[in-house]
Amino acid sequence: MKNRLDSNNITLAIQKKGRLTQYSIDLLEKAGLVIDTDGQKLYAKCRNFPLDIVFIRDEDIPYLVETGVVDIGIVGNNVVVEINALVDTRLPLDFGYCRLVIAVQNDSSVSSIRDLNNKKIATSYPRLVSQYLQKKKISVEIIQLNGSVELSPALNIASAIADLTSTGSTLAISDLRIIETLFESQAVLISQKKINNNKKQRLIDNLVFRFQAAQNAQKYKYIMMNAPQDKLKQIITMVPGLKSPTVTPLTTKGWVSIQTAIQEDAFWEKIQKLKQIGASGIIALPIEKLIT
Ligand code: PRT
Repeated sequence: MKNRLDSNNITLAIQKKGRLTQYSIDLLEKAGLVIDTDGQKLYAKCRNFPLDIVFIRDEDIPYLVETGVVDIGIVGNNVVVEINALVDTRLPLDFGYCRLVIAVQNDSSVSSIRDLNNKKIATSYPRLVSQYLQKKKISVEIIQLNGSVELSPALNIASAIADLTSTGSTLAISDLRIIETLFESQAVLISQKKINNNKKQRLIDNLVFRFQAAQNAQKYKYIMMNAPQDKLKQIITMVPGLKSPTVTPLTTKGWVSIQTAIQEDAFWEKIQKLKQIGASGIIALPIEKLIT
């Protein structure tokens, strides 16, 4: 693989086809990287950064990063931990959220993991499951399956399953209920533990910085509003911005214009309160990059 790649560039592995693929490409674009890809999604080159991209199966990415075949990878943290990969986790990426849960059939007499002692549990995550249950001093027989884990109780393969879930609909359709959450996961950026090449290390740090700026930008909106001057103190307490808002006097006496950043998750709640206080002409804009 290395032969087809530029050795002066850093190489990033992302999932070839699956839940993380589009999010990973979107993240690169939000970080300002322009990607030229082949039609088959095997290799891609970045036009404005010394970066090559290879498209790989999710479960193979940690090994390729650990062994230095690629320099960095975007992968579910569940895979990194299950494989026990010796890599550095550089950044949680705020997508690919899921949790590894133990579930049993709705009509099962099992109500907690204690009831699973000496029973069988089917999973694609044997390491995570056995470590968790050992800590709780529960002894189970693990049946390792690579897919369709949710069918195992109905097929009498196991009394319970441990599988990833995000919306919960697969469990519901399979008549299963959750009795325990073992692990919360999201996609992460990983890098090789020891990078002996200073230039590559700098490029990786630079990329992490860009990803962080793109992530921060998504968490905030930029707002501009007009408000009565006597409400300024109250407004600043409510929307302090990154340090403090920019305040400019308006030609209308007793009024000011305020510019500030506001956290996306509190956006509507705060906008409503600002209106109640007397703010008007409120304009909200997306932020493209945010360097804090
Ligand atoms: O690339 P490769 O083919 O090797 O990997 P893969 O088959 O595991 O790919 P994919 O795309 O299914 O998963 C890639 C990564 O996405 C996982 O390693 C997780 O980090 C993350 N992720 C997030 C999930 C889910 N959500 C998820 N819901 N991975 C799998 N699922 C499966 C789960 O196993 C179950 O079958 O989706 C089903 C349940 O989903 P809900 O929405 O019905 O609860």
